[in-house]
Amino acid sequence: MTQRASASASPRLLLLAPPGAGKGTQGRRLAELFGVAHIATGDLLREHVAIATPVGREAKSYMDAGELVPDPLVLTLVLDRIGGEPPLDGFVLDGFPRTVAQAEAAMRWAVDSDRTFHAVVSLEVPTPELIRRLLERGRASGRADDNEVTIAERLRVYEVKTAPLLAFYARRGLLLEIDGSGDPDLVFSRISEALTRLGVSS
Ligand code: B4P
Repeated sequence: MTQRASASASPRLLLLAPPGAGKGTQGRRLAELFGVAHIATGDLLREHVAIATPVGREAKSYMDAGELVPDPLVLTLVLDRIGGEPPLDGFVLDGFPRTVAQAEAAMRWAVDSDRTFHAVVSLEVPTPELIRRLLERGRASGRADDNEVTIAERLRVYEVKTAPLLAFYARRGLLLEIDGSGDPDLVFSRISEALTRLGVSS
């Protein structure tokens, strides 16, 4: 079953990749290229944690442990951001969905609001390189969940809860598998070329 939307001036893209694969890095660039919103659930959650909102207070313990924040909380955050009258036309969703329940809710939203997705970009990077990048970021930024123990748990959670979404989107004809290793500029050109082949270009 193919649920890809036809090419549009404001693409709706999802980024699906393990921690450290470059979702944030490439998500920001894609949003800039297409002039659409970059919505990163990790960033939204960290903003809530930083100012200790009720959402942030609930999310913090899950994030510190490398676990996923409960689906209802994440869904409310994302749907508030892309919903509205009218719903957002174009966006890059970075780090969402991360569970089958989130993917099903996102698909229902897309159909109901006539905003079906153009593509799901998956970034593939060998695990040792993921760990190296995250440890390096942890050293440079002090980000609380970029430590050895939490990284191992985030990678485990990704395999169990998020990796099954690759098949979910492949079945719907939406998945673009991209080699995420090498320089960020090179990865970005791989993604842009794959999107252009699909008819999604700026
Ligand atoms: P995220 O903020 O999404 O954390 P992440 O998976 O580590 O990805 P991030 O985008 O930060 O890193 P990236 O790969 O770009 O989530 C954090 C937590 O929030 C989750 O553990 C979870 O608790 C919660 N959460 C978020 N979304 C959720 C959801 N939908 N449901 C439930 N819970 C949710 O980059 C990593 C590093 O690699 C960077 O330093 C970058 O500079 C570097 N890098 C990138 N590309 C590179 C390249 N090509 N070469 C070398 N280095 C590169």
